[in-house]
Amino acid sequence: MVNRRRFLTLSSLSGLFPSLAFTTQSPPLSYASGPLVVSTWNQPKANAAAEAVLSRGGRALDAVEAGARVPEADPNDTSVGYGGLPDRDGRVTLDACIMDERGNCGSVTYLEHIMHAISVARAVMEKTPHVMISGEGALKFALSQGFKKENLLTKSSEAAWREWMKTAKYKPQVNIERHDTIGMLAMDTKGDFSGACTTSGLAYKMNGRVGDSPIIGSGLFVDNTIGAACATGLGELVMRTCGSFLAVELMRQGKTPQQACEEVINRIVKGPSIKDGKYVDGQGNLNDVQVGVLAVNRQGEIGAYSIQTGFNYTVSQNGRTEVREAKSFLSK
Ligand code: SD4
Repeated sequence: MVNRRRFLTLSSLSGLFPSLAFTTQSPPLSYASGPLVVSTWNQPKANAAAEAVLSRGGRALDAVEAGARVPEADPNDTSVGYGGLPDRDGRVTLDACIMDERGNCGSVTYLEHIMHAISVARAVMEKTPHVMISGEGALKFALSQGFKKENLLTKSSEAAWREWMKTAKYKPQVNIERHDTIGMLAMDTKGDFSGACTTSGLAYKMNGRVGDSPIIGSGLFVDNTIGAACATGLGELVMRTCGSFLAVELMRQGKTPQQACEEVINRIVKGPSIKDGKYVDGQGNLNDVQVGVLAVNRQGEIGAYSIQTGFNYTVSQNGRTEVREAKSFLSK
């Protein structure tokens, strides 16, 4: 995983992008300067797929779906779709959600055997009276919509699980190198926003565990009048603060996306379940954890912040793509 990312240091970035936003070298990001795509982690291929839709004048909704499908199909991305690391029972269970500029949304949780969970979430949004469908029902629905049933456990993810099984020691610790859940936000040529979030969740989670990624308001939130936000990292912490909804609400109150993301992380780290920057789990264990939040407002300003160093995100506009390192609450 780590070799899929281009880690840029803050110092190398600071000269180029003084406030983690385009400044003098580039026009300010706004819908007037063209469509925009941002996504969690190092996702240039996903952004390229989304940008291709936007550059044809397509909808942000189509763009984020196209973008999210890229890591879902990538067997080397062990946090999303095909090749995602399984739960402790060896089952690959997917969580995903999608939201458009009108506040329409769809979600699937605990979906097995279907590679493109994001497209199933979109089908829930567009073809059912519901927002969220889970487990067997989600699989049944997907099959009824013509999605193909397949084995999502690759040889290497199975081998990794078997290796883990030798000790089967689960710490709800999120090793930041094991992340690649994609949260993607896009603004199209009309200035409309949509967002998508898709993941296989935490590796070796308990069977049945669902994280923040498919929860509208936690892993993703879009309000076309304000902007959009998404989150990655330990879902248990994101859900407690409704992280993405909170970021959008803070922007509504006048905070910049950067200030909003920082406030969300500050709330998490100041919460009762965090001590000295570590997560105190239900068994009283202290765990190193990571949460990253990414937000964009209608002016096209971008914010990103995380608990630990190492959270990066990918920004694409006008055919230019950059991977940027987020600022973080803890520094090494
Ligand atoms: C989860 N938020 O299931 C997801 C995990 C994640 O990169 O973001 N991984 O809790």
